[in-house]
Amino acid sequence: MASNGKLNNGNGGSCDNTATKNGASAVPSQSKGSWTSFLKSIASFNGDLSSMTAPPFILSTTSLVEYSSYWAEHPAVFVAPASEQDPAKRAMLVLKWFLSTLKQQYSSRNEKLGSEKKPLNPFLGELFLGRWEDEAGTTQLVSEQVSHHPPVTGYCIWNSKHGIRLEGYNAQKASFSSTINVKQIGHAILHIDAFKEDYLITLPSLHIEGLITGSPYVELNKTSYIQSSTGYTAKIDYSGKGWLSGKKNSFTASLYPEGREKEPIYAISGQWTGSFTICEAKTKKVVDSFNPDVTKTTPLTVAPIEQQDEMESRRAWQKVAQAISQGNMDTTSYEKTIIENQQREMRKKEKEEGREWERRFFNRVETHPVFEALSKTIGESINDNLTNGIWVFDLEKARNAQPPFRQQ
Ligand code: HC3
Repeated sequence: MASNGKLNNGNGGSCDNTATKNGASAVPSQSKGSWTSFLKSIASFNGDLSSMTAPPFILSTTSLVEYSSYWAEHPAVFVAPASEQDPAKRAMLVLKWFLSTLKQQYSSRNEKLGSEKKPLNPFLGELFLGRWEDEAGTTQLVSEQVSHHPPVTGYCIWNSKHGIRLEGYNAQKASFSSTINVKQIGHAILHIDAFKEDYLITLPSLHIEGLITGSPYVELNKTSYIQSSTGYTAKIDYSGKGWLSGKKNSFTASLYPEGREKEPIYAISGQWTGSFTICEAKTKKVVDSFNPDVTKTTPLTVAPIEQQDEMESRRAWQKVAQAISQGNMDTTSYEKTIIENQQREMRKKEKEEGREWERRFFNRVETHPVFEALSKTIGESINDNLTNGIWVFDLEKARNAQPPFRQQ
C-alpha cells in the first residue's frame, strides 16, 4: 500500500484492481468483489492480524499453533550440532539448521496451496502435539497458545537422544506501507545439553507480496541473528529480489566471533527457498551445503483426531476446517462462534473465580537470564508488553501433562 493508503500494484493503480499488468488475477471470479473489499479494509486495519476478516477462498484450515512444527521438519539437521565437537563448526551447523527451516516456515504453504492463506486464530490453551520418528530418533513437539490477546504461541521441540532442545514463543505485529508488513515479536533458544550452551535466535520481519493478484506469499526482509553463549554471532540479511542475485527470497549470512563482524569465519548466500552452500570465509572453500530437494522432510506424527484431546488443535477446529474445505461459510461462522462462546464462558468463569487460565506446558516468568545474557550483543529487547509476558517451557508440567487438558 502506498503512503496514500492505496495498495501498490506497480502500475499506479489503486486497490480496486485485482489484476496487474504483469500477472493475471488468482481471485475466483465470484470472489473479486470480496477481495477488493478486503484490500480496501487492510488499509485501515489496527495491526492485529487475527482480527482481519478475509474472503472465504483465502482461509486456511490450519491453525497458527501448528506453525511451530516448521522448526524441525528435518530432524537430522536439527540434531546435527549436538554431535559436533568444534564450537565454531557447531555454531555453523546451528546456522545451517536455521536457514534450512526458512523454506518450510515461510513458503511451504504457498507451494502446497498456491498462495499464503489466512490461518485459523488459535484459542487460549490450544495445543498441537506431535513427534517425528526417523534416523535422528524421536523428536517431540509441544506447541501451546499461551495468550489470545495478543495472540502468542509457545513451543518446545526436543530430542532426548541427542540432548538438544528448542524453545520459544512468538507474536506478530503488523502495519501497512505498500503492503502487509509483519514484525515478529519473541525469540527462540536452542540448548545443547552436552556443551551446556545456548543460542538465542531472533525472528525475521516479513511482508506479503502478491496481494493485488490474489496470490499472497511471504518475503523476508531486514536482518535476524543467532547469538551463541560460546561467543559466535550469525547475522542473516534478507532481501526480496536480492541486490546480488536479483532473485526473490535472497539472503546473505555470515558467522563471526562476537564483535568482529569484519572477520567472518563462514559465509553463505543464496535463496532461502533453494539450496545453499556454506563457505569458509577466508579460503572460499565449500565446507557444507543444504538442498531442500534432496533433504526430504520427515512427516510429523499426530494422534488420530478421534484420539486427540478436545484442546488439541485439529480436533477442536475439525468442524470449522470441514466447513471451510466445503466452502460453506454459514457453517464456518456457526462453528467458529461455538468455539468463541465456549472461550468467553471459560474466561468469565475464571474471572469470577479470580484465577487465570493455567497454561499446560508453559509458565509466565519475570526475567529470562539466558535471553538477557545473549541479547545485548545483537541489540534485541524482550518486548514482554507485546507478548503478554515472557514465556518458558516447564519440563515438570510436561512430564505430568495428561489429558484431559481442559480445566473445569
Ligand atoms: C503473517 C502470517 C501469520 C504469521 C506467520 C508466522 C510469522 C508464524 C510463526 C511461524 O514460525 C512463521 C510464520 C510464517 C508465516 C506468517 C503468516 C504469513 C501470512 C499470515 C497472515 C496472518 C495472513 C495474511 C492474510 C493473507 C490473506 C494476506 O494471506
